[in-house]
Amino acid sequence: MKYVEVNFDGLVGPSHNYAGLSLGNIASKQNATAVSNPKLAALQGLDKMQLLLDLGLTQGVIPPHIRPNLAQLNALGFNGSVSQQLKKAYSIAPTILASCYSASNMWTANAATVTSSLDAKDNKIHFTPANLFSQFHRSIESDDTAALLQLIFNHEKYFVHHPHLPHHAYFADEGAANHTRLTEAYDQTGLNLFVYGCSAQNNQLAKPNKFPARQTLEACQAIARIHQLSDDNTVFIQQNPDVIDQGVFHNDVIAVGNLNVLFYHEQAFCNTKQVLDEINSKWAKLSTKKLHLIEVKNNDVTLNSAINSYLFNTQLIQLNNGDTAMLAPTECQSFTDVQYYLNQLQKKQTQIKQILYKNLNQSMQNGGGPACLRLRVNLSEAELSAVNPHFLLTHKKIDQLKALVNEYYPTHLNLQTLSSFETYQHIQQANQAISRYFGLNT
Ligand code: SUG
Repeated sequence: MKYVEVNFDGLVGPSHNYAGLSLGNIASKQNATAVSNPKLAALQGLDKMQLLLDLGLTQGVIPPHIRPNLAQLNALGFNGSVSQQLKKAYSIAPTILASCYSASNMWTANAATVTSSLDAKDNKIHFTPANLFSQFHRSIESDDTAALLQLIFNHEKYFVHHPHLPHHAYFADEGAANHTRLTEAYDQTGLNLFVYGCSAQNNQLAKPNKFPARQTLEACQAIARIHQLSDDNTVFIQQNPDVIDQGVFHNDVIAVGNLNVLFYHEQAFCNTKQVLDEINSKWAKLSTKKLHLIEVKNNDVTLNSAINSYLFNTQLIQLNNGDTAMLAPTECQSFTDVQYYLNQLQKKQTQIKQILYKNLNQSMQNGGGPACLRLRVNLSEAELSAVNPHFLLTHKKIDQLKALVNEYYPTHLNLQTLSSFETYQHIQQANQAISRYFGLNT
């Protein structure tokens, strides 16, 4: 049976803004006071989805959560009329206001961990929404994400939905951003790489000093168990704590894999040799095909360039002719070492045959590149036909969504404008238009 990998991109929400909320995410900090343009952000995201459709791939979409999250403001003691809630929160705790307004669910790589039915003992696709425990503004995404995933993948025969892991530091989990599946072909069993930043229990393992490790080993192990993966098709890898301290807050900022290609920076992991040995030996049991490990040396691309260009947050996609293409953010063209590396890569006979660039700078300024904006799901023809078609895109739907964004989305937001009732009303109209479009209850 034919299998495809479908990217489900987050539609950027109308409250997209910059507030410096994510500790350890350099771009978020640097742009803390910048003015955002939600309309442009959403159009850039839709352009990326359109490019994949143009390439003949199946493309999905996940709608934004309703923001501001007034229930959360209420729960934190900011009550009264909406106008009063906004004003009180802005004057007493602006960061809480920004958090409740954050459009962060656009980065669907953090929505959940999803594993293939080809890898699970029960032959089902498993979903565990990420608890996003480490950052307050993200931790309030899990329940809405769970509801959306259940709506999109609503068929007991094929899809199993688990609750998020317990909301505790022990099980801090950031979803697919720290999970990579390697396989010889989409219709074959895969090797699931789980990357963690620290262990909650084992103090012998190094930890970052400056910034939080947002994924624990214990969370990775729990997900592998819950998703019924076997030892043979699972590898747990510790991320290098030094790179976390330099701004690599998720593994997908320093490594990306697809099919039989793993593209990573030499400083990405702890005990790299051991990690590669385990990957190679488990791969050998799964496949006779060559596994391509493309390691980028610090001499070729510095860690600083990698973090600022998001070279490793590129999307590796299989084109219909079987070639692999890399979808990179345009920032990669601004760093001399990165650009030189990519030019050389294209000349060499590697698996990556083509590089495509997309401008996603509105999302990039919050630390979200092409790969952050998508959740990958490996689907057989039968599984794909069980996906709720409202969330699978066509060119016509992209045009409709662009029209909706153009009509309803604001073009300038910062924390001060978010505190005004007029802005709230503007964003509410956009929320309602989106909900109507996707047939969601508000
Ligand atoms: O969780 N930025 C997000 C970016 C997520 C990127 N995702 C992946 N790497 N997969 C984060 O740090 C910034 C919000 C702000 O500062 O307003 C933010 O949440």
